[in-house]
Amino acid sequence: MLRVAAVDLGASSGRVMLGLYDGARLTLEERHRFSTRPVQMGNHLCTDVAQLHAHVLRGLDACHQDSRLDAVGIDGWAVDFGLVNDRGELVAPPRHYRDPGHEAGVVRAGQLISSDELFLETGIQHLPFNTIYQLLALQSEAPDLMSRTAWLLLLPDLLNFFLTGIPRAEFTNATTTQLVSAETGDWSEKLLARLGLPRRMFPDIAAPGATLGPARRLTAVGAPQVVHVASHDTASAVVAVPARRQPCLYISSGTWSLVGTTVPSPITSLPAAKSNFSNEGGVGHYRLLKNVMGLWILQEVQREWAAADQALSLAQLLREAEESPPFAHLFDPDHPRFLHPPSMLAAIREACEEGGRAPRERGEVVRAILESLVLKYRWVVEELARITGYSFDAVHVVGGGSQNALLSQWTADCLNLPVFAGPAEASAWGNAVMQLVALGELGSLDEARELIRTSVDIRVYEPRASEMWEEPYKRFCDLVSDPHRAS
Ligand code: ADP
Ligand code: LRH
Repeated sequence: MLRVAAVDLGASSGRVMLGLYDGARLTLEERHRFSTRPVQMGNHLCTDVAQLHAHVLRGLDACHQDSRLDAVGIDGWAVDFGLVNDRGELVAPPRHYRDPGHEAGVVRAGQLISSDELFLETGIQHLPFNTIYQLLALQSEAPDLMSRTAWLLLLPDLLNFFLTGIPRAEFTNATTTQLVSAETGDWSEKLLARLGLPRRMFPDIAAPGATLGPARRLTAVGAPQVVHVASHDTASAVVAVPARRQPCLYISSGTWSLVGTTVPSPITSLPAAKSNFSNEGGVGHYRLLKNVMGLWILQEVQREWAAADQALSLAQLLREAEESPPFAHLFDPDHPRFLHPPSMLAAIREACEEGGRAPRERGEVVRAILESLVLKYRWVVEELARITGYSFDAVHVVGGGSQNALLSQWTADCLNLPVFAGPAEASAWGNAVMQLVALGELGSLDEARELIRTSVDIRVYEPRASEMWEEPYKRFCDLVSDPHRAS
């Protein structure tokens, strides 16, 4: 029996899962779960990496129990990083991507390179918090920071560094920095020089499935091998999409909804640029996808209601949504106002008032969120089909959001495609199977996916009453505020 620990840092919760592989079947058991919510420190929203590291160690201990672990792999949310000096210490608290301070970097980048050139070089969509912008903002705020920095390490790479002492970048997550060349798959020297970012602080890039080194003896677990999984959580989730036919259409549904497909190499055509699609690195493929704001919007309104002593279970909220009138309040969930508003309820109200009437009841609010998300999925899927020339006959929904039956059914209805929902812990599954690849137990991504297919339960939602979504979809298209929207 092989034992692997899959550490998955989602944008709302982190988990450490024990993977047990008997040569035929893989099972995953959750051993530790913790919040990954950012903390306000002074003027900035930061990630508490000391806490994350402590949780990783606690989770590894919980996996260890009496038998030793064979390997450990860490994946996590993209773009965020720590800067460490040559003594291996953080030179500043890592900022969180929802910190509004990165905006200054977007302005600075605009002075140095055009967005078209940037997309052509990297194939990555413009998101105002990409590593490139975070770095440029830091550089203008604290010019001495880079001179004190030995290594820039994205969060999973930083935690790997704490475990092993080895500074190394992993390919899938490195691409999300918007500093990797779409042509070579390595740091773009041209771009770094143009932006005045020191090449020396970017570590060598390893491929997912490579071995990093033994963990230092930080816990009772001893020194299992730390391996490079697809360390971008979405890349790990895409590894776990249990589709028989590739390329397929997937939605990685959690805090974010990542809607996309896979392509053999980056598509940096004009339509892809105009629709602001991303070509993120994957395992033997690129992930052509777009970020949709996702269940973050729902999480935030739930938080607001809980703070006002009006907490209801998600199941109850979904029932109220189902009982509310359809298509009464629509908004574009990707408007920047939803990235980190002081009040999500106020932001929704404001957006709906622009197009008509604001929702008042809880059920109306939840219905507005879910319908708007689903309509945005359709918008993205239509763009995706246009850019790739692919036609899709099903959609795979993975991640925590795949457990939301109402959302899955509406996704099927609006896209007029069957939805295959699951696995819910897709990133952890993708993480675990890549460890088996690294250990030589599985030979290919196809084998890894076959193992997942035989190990997880998938629910199917057939489309119903799809015609009902036609008129609202037309209304919704007029609301889409993406500045890069194709004409
Ligand atoms: P992340 O990895 O970004 O932290 P997850 O993939 O864990 O996010 O997804 C979290 C979301 O999944 C929650 O915000 C919630 O909306 C949804 N979710 C989790 N569990 C359930 C459930 N049992 N039923 C419906 N939705 C769920
Ligand atoms: C999802 C995710 C997504 C990124 C965002 C920062 O957790 O990694 O793919 O765009 O977080």
